[in-house]
Amino acid sequence: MISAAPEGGQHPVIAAKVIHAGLPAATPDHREPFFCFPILNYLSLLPNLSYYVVRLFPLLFLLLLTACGNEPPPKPANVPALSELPLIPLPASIVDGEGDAYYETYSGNVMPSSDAIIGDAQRYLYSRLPDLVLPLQFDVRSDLTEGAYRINFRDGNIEVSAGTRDGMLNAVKTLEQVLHFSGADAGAVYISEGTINDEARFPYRGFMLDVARHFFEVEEVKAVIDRIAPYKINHLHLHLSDDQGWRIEIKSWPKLTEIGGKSEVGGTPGGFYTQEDYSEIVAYAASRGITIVPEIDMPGHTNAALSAYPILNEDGKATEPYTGTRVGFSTLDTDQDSVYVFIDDVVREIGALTPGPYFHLGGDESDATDHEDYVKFVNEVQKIIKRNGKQPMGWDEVATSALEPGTVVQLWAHPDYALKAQAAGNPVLMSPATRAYLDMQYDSTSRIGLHWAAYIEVDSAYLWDPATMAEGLTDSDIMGVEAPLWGETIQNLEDIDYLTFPRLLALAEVGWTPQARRDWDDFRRRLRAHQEWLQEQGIGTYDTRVLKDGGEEAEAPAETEAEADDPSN
Ligand code: TNX
Repeated sequence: MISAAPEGGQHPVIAAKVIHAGLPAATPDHREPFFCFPILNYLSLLPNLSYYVVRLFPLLFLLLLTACGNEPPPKPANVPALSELPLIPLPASIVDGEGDAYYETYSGNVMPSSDAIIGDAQRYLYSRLPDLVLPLQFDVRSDLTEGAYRINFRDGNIEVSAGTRDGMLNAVKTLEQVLHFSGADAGAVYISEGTINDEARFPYRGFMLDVARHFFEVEEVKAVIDRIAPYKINHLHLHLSDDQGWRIEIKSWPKLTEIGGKSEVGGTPGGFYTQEDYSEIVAYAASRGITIVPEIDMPGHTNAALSAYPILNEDGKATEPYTGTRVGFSTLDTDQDSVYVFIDDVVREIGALTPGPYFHLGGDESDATDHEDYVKFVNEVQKIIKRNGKQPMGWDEVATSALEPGTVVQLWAHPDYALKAQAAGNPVLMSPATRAYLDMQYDSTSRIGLHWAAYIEVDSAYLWDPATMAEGLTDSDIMGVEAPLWGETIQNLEDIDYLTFPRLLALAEVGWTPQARRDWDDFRRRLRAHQEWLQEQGIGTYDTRVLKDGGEEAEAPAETEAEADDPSN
């Protein structure tokens, strides 16, 4: 049975859960059939039962309950085949079976598995669909690696298989869409038979939120996490500092937030996360399969820090707070030892709160830093990050330095820097501004957003292949795709929704689905259903022209005009 008790959920079988946790795993590959958690946990007290017997129990109980329960509601005229469901991102493989099955929902108490691979996925699914507890069987299979998963709908059973926690989370994210688009939340849970076999094209699918230009509260960041997780976005990159604001408490340098946290673009009050706030975001994201990537942008984009600590400045004087939107005017003093002490403190404190492997050093648009100083600085900061146990990431200009092994180069404007990364054997993260920047306007009528790189309608966000962004790159050089939402023009969740949805769905599919499976017309069909679903959830998605009558004729050009003459190229 799906699900998990809500946090702190009470149930008499809680003791059984503890006993279960103490049992040796049957084999490295194990399965947890459950109709509801009490049965699951009862079964787990009998470790010597053969697999087949174990498997029969839930079926028997299912039959029993079905017999005692209400008659199934009448079957809808058309139960869509799995391959007809509007799943986004499209799975790598969907094989339709024959026929369909009715699933009874269970309304009693349920308990999550104590197995971390399974339990977190059950908890996630329950948080999304608390009223839809179905007979599910979770199998842990070591042949399904990384985020891969399989869902089998057969013989009236739903078998969810994965080898990792991420894989299981991916599985239930797909399952939620299968249930929703099969009409399950309306009560009649008929689902077609068949098999979904899926894994990501790229391991990293990211969304970046700039909380420096305008600050967003913890609750707003959580709302963003809730919105992006269903699309299998598995990294949330937080741009935590810039000229206009410093957004995370650093205990050893308190003025960063006391002074640098006060401002934001436009002169409205800023804000910052205490370390506890940040940890709360990290944990909230983790429970939804999302790793936080913290960024402290340097040596440029540092006016907020320079306004708080004169010692970081070349002339030893504090700068004025900045609330405009220019870039490229600030720099840390790259010659000073105390600057590197400062960076070490910042990386150590943030790193200690960050379970994920990455620390992003920014490194973009450092126009006020002498190039030689920039190279020396980026070389040193990569070492500091590594000494603190993290893997450095940087915007593509960092490739002009000596890349440390493993440093991730995030392409935003310079394909040649991605090629430098490839030559050095470093991973590339794809965020081309002309395709992936969510702060770009859809068209000239968009109420917010910028357009220095391009206007990006949904078709333009969809119709590109990360492997062709820099000539000679192949999938194995590319770690993934990230969609950055810069914050100059966004002030609230409504603004975030407007620029992010539905474009992010296009980018989520670019990062997940094999290129050969991607098809614009089919995506548009599926997007239509998601647009409606987003609206039902109260997400203020943009009313894109590509879903309007005649929108299908508006093919995206192979290359945007801005791509052809991008000043940053
Ligand atoms: C460029 S892209 C920036 C940001 C701006 C953004 C606005 C990059 C690495 N730097 O500082 O916010 O353009 O689109």
